[in-house]
Amino acid sequence: MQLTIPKDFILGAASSAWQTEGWKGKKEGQDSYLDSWYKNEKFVWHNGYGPAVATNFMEQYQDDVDMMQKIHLTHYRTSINWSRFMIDYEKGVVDEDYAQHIDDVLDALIAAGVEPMLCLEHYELPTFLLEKYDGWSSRKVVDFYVQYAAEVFKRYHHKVKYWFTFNEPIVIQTRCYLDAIRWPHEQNTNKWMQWNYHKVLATAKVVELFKSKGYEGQIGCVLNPEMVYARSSSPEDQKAAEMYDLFFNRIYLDPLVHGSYPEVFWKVCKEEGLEFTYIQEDLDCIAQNTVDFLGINQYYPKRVRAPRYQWNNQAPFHPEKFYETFDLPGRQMNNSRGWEIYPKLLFDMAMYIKERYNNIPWLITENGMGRENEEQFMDASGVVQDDYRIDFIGKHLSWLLRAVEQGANCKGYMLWAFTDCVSPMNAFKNRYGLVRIELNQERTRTLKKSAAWYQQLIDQRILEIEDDEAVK
Ligand code: BGP
Repeated sequence: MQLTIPKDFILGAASSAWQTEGWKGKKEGQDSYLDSWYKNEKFVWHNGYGPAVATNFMEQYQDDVDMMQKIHLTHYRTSINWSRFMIDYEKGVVDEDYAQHIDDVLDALIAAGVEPMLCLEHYELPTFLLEKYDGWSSRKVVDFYVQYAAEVFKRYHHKVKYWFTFNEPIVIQTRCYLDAIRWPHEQNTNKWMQWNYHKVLATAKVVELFKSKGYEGQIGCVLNPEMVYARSSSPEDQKAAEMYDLFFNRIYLDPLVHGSYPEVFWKVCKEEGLEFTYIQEDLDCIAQNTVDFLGINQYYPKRVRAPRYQWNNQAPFHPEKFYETFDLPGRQMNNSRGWEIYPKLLFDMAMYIKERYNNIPWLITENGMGRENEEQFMDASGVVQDDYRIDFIGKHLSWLLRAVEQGANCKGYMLWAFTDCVSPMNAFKNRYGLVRIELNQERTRTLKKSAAWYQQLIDQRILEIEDDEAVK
């Protein structure tokens, strides 16, 4: 079966600053939360790899850009490393060396015919702000972030037309303060709420700033809403799915797209004694400054059922009070990552956005397949024969294209990732790239089979897909 990819539908690839850059040229006091976590708990990072060298993008970005050009890539998303961009937050001093590096990367991309898309924060919260202000617990950090955004827009607005305030803003505090499974392991649900709220407010304030300056281009946010599937149609399982959706999806989607939190959110906060500090003026700002578009990262479906056990009210509140994760028997798995593979996810997510979020323009900003021990698939010439990745992308993209045919306002598909890169904790265990990175000193790069396949897709704009059950 053949599917035609609309002419203006973006086919790109993504990455982030901290997962590629490495620490070359980093100055004292420029650690991010990820750097500090790595320094504090190196032992939890697979084989000890982490952000220190990463893919050495700081020095080797031109090699990557050359490869993008070689495969005719048209769009590339990455982030600016907030923790490296500023030297002094209180005085608003920029690190001119790092700022020049961003200019150089943007110039190289543009010269190669690759449109840059930039995210202001992909987990790169400066450690200084974490230590001195308790990170996003403080309103002051919202101000620092807006000041940083103003400086970034001023310098690069003529080179970049697609901006994102955050990548997956819910993630750090969920892992650190809600689940307490990551450094600094502090369970504190109200802090989780406060961080979420301040990131929503920070997005609204940055949207306001962007508009007030009249910059050309669009500003959005990359979210990772999870497509929630209830185990059954029973009211109990349905309620579990609704609550999951409320706490992990609507908590960002509603204020960012509709301009307000849903009534049910305030009601549940009251019932559960969840508290965070806000003022009416902020809620007005959120109402007036919704995003132009969304980036949506999608990897796996979330399946839930009603909880089987009574919640212990002495325990700190966790949304798990209302749901239990459900593993569908017989599901297809990516065993390297431990994530279910369910390509129809992209169609369902597209319909969810169409129906519940006014069909706002959006694009898949991440989707892809991390695979362990990829060297086993190398042919004699050293090219990784990653047919499983080609299959994964093809099936997911086919569902997305079907959604577009049915009126979804999806503008594109960006693969995670352009090159193999560092993951939080999993480091280089699971490889995601179209480009393989050897972990030698040179960080040698080679195109995988999927890169040639992606190039053909970009050139011909035809997706050939087996006519199997998954796409019927
Ligand atoms: C997303 C992040 C990316 C990337 C990806 C793959 O949630 O935005 O930064 O890491 O997940 O996941 P992982 O690296 O955990 O395998």
